[in-house]
Order: sequence, then C-alpha cells, then structure tokens
Amino acid sequence: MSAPDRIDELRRLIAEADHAYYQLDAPLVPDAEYDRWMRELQALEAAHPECVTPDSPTQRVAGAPAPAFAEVRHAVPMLSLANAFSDGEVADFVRRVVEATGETAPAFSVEPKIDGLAISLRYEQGRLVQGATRGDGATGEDVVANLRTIRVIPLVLRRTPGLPLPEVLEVRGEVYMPKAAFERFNAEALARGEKPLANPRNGAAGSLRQLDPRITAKRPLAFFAYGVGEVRGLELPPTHSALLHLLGRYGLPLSPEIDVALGLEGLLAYYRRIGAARDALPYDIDGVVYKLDRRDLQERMGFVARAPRWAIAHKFPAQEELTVLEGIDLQVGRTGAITPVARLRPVRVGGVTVTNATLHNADQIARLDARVGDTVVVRRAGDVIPEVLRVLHERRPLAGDGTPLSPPFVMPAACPECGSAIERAEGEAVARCTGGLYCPAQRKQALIHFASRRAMDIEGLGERLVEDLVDFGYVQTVADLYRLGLDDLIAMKRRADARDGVTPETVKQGRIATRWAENLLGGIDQSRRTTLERLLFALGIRDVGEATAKQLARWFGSLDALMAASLEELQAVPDVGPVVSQRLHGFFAEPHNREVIAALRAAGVHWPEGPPQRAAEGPLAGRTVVLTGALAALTRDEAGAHLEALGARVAGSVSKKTHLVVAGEAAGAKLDKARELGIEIWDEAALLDFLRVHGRWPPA
Ligand code: 9MJ
Repeated sequence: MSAPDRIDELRRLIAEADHAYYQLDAPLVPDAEYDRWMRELQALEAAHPECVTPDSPTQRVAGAPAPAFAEVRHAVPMLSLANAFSDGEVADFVRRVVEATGETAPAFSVEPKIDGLAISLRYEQGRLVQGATRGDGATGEDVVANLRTIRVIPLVLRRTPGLPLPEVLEVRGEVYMPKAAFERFNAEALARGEKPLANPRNGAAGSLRQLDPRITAKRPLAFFAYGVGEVRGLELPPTHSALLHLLGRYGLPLSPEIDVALGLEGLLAYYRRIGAARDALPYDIDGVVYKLDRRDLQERMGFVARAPRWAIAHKFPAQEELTVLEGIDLQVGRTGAITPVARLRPVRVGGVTVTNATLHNADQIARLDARVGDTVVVRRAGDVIPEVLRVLHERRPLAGDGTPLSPPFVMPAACPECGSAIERAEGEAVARCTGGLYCPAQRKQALIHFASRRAMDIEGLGERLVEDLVDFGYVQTVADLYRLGLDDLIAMKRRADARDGVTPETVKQGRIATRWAENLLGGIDQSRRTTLERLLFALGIRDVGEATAKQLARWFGSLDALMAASLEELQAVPDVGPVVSQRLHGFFAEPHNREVIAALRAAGVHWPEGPPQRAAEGPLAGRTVVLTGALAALTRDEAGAHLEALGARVAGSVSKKTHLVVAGEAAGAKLDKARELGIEIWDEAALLDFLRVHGRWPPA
C-alpha cells in the first residue's frame, strides 16, 4: 500500500475508534492498538509533510496561538429561541402552532436545552473546514482550531454505504463542559492555586475563546448537534427528528434524551420527565426545547425577528438567585468541624425558599471576600445544600468615607456552643471545636449519628428530640438513652412545651399524649440487639465509616479483642492505615469512651461475637474493591454484597491498598484517584459480566 493510502486508512481507523470510544462508550480496540495507529500516522506524516491536512487526527491540537479569530458571516443566520416560563406560555405556543398548521396534535422534536455555547460546524466534502461561534447571529468568530480539539467532533463526516457526503453541511449545536469534567477541572485548578471556573457554561465559553488551542485541548469539552445551517448537495428528510437522526449517522453526537412528543400533553410530560432527570444528567441544561417536527410546516410558520415561530425553549426555574448575606453563623458538626453558614434574606431559588447556604470554611469566605451586607449569588441544585457562589463586590454597602460597613470574617477563637478553643490543624481547611463530647453541639450530632438508620437504627429519635434531650440534660452520652423512662420523656416534653409557649390540644383536654414516648422507648429497646459492625460505626470514631467498621468487626470478631489491639495490630487490618489506627487506639484509650461502652453493655446492648474472620475465599479473595458512582441494574449495597460473596473486601475509599474500582455513572473523586494510582477500573457492564460468569447475575 502506498504511503498516502495507508495515511487515509489510518485516519479512517482512528476516526472510527474515536467515534466508538467517545460517543458510543464502546471501545473498538485496546488503547495500545490505537496508540500504535497514531504513532504510525505521525511517522508517515512526518515523512510526507505534503499529506498533512487539518482534518488529520494528528492535527487536533496543532498550530501556534492565533493572534485573533477571523470573522465568519453565517450563510444562514444562527437563530435564537423564544422562551416560555410556564405551562400556560407553552399552551399559547401550541395553540399558535395548531392554528397555523391545522394539525390537532402536532408532533414536536423535543430536546434538552444544553447550557453551553452555540456553534456552527461547516463540513465541505465531508471535511471540517470552519467552526464559528454564534456571535450576533449574523457574524461570529472562527474558532475551528479550538473545536478540533474536542474529541466528539468528527474531523471528517462518517461514511456509511448508501449515504452520500454532502457538498456543504453546516451543523448547529452546543459546545458544553460535562459536569464531572468541570468538577475535576476545578479541583485541579484549586490544588494548583489557580482560579476555579464559575460554572460549566463559563468553562466552555472561556475555553473556546482561548487563542492557544493547546489550552483548549486541556479543557474537557463536548458537543451535541441540534440542527443545520447551510446545506448543499443533500436532500434533507421531511422532519426535524429524522434530520437529527441523519446527523447521527454522519457521526455527530446527539443528546440521548432527544425524543418526539405529541401535542401539549406530550410536551409537558417531556418537560417533567427531563426536569426530574436533570440533576442526574452528566451535563447542565436550563430547560427543554420544542420544535415543530415537520419541516414543511416550519416553513409555513416562518420567523419573527430572529427566532422561529415554530420552536420555543421551555425554561426550568433558575437555580441561581441574588440575595443579601444577613449574617454568618457557625455550625458545629459531630467531629467538631465548624462550618460557616450564610444566613440569607429569604429568596426563591428553583421553586424553594432558601434562607441558609453553606460557605464551606474560612478559606472559602476569604476567597469569596464575603461580608455581612453583601449581595451574593446563591445556587441550589437538586438535593445538594445551597451554596454561596459569588459576591457582587460592586454592590457592597459603604460608609460615608467609602470604606466597607462590615469587616472581613474572622473565625472566632472559641466555640460558640461550648466556649472550648477552636483549632485548625496545619494544612487543613477545617477548623474544629476541641470540646469533644463536652460540647453540646457535638453531643447532639453524635447522638443523631448513633441513632441513624445505618448505625443503631433507633426509630422515633429525630433531631428535635435529640436537641431537647441534650438541652434539658436528660442525655449526656449515648448510653444515657438506654436509661430513659416514660416519666423522663413526659417531663421533658412538658418543659419543652413551656419553653416554646405551647399547650398541646391533648393537655387542654386534661390528657397527656404518651404514644410518641412509648414508641421511642420501643425503638430504643429494639436497638439493644445489634451487630458489632453497627455498634462500631455508631460510636462515631473519626474516619471509621461503615466499611471500616465492618472490616474491624470481622477481623477481630469481638469488641474486647479490638479494644485490646495495639497500634501495630490495628494497622495489620486491611484498609486501616496509620491515621485510622491512631484514631481507634486513641478512642479506646480514652477512659470516658470505655465508660460509655461499659454502660452500653450494662444497659443490655448486645451483639453476636465470634472468631476472627481474616481470610476470605472466592475469586476475589484478598482483593479490596471500592464502589463509586451510580449503578443502574442494582444498588451499590447489592453490588457490594455480591462482591463480598465472591471473597472481596469492600472498602469505602480508594488508597494504594485498593485493587479494583467499580465506577458507575457520575463517579467523581474516587474514580479520579483510582486513575491517578493506576488501579484497575470496571464499569457497570464489566461488573455484571463478572457476576454473570460467577453465577451471581441475574439474581435468582
Ligand atoms: C440547545 N441549546 O440545546 C436549540 N438547543 O434551535 C437546542 N438550542 C436551538 N436547540 C434553534 N436543543 C436555535 C437554537
């Protein structure tokens, strides 16, 4: 084969492998083979420089920084979309479509509205020759050198039998930064002491505007197609949905959520389905888009100003809002960690009123330069705790002399709950109250943790009750829970009612409600019978999570054996390193803790004990596995149980001692760490294959 032919062949092989790897998530060939192709192509191109073209995969990151971007006039203008913010506005839109088309339940292409940057990719004879930003819709900037670095963007259109290459095909779509990539990018930027990106959208925009493609190449961007601009030499299908499908056949990436819906009801059902899935999607969206599917009907409806009359964006409620920082409170956690919390002027964000948001730690407040009185941006996304993202410093209230009214935040020296010293260890971001269980805030959190479902599972013991039990002095340590009687609880309730100035209905009627107290005592009683691993987890020893507790319970078999273990013996336990062994040793050496354990036993808390179990059997014997991210076919707990049954030890965090990481959807820091340490990584499909081979899948 001649060199130019081999160059062509290699480019085709690499393009197919890229498509399979980046878009189908189904690698065609091992990395080693791919690398060999790439090296062979580089060598051939070096020997035949006349064969180097911009659409070669070797040229994804090539070229010196440009002095500026060239202007591009869009042959077909890049449109914007009208917005709808309510079901009513969508109903109005559908009514207009029905009136204009005569269809009773028109079909719509329904698409997630990607929150990125609109761009236009121009392919001539199948080759990517230009890539432009939207600009003002008529004129944008050619950022093709940066777009070429995006691996999901084909440099040449895929060729399929029976599918001709168009003379010109302009593909319109959105460049975005996947959420996981954004998180990873920011974690790395912070570690290097650099400024983090404000959000994935800014990440995408900033990256595309880099004059040096080598910088863009380091930003993990992606792309979804959602339409076309100029097209020559290609008969377009009659519907928009079929057009998108056609783009897919040419190798362009499409959002998997794209669908077709009928009439108003179909649109609203799609809106709700995507809204519910929003947080789990790997990219940010700010709504959904409805486009009349039939292109002949689109043409009939035409345009108003710069937006089509046949399409509309149905926006989700904003996840970011402006409000005023009214104060900074300090929250003390179970291990004494102090979290500064922003007290906010109440504001609706994404349909919920937000009054508090985390500020994470003192460094973060300094980074934000947040002061009481400042106007701040709060973000509330899904189930996560609202956070203060930014401060609008230009709106800071000033005194007459131009100086800020409020001083910068300083972490106090004493715990606001107990007055003990606050300390911050070298190199740590977190400040801690040193009061331990003397601090009522830590005591409350310790009790809440002790009673929680995965620990002692005490039904009926909620946060409010724990607060009262501690505030009125009925409970000091977790062991005191088991000494509570009905009279104590009734008396406490009376004091709490008096404090709150309420008289319950039952009391007015001369009766006293005791059901709740009886239920609580029943829950406490039931928790007496437990397991060693639950008890160890419940004790709340720092850095001893569920996985470590389970490991310790098996390894030692009894609490006495564990309590008697030396530092060296503790370190011999798989997954227990110097830090955790210190924590365990220190915890059990502390006389107060020994007293609490003795009191728990005296109160009848019991668990089965047995001989140590140190050697597992099965194909995964002696292997430590970490599960991370979301699995689709089974829960992480179920997956862990299967792996344990095959001899694996399931640990909670990735370390040098980890042998294997199973990474589901949206896996984050643990997956990154595994990659860093070169640990074997399986996806869900690999896990299920393994379970299938060993007769554990599908479950009986
Ligand atoms: C986004 N942003 O995902 C359009 N878009 O169509 C989708 N944007 C659009 N369509 C015409 N899915 C103009 C803009």
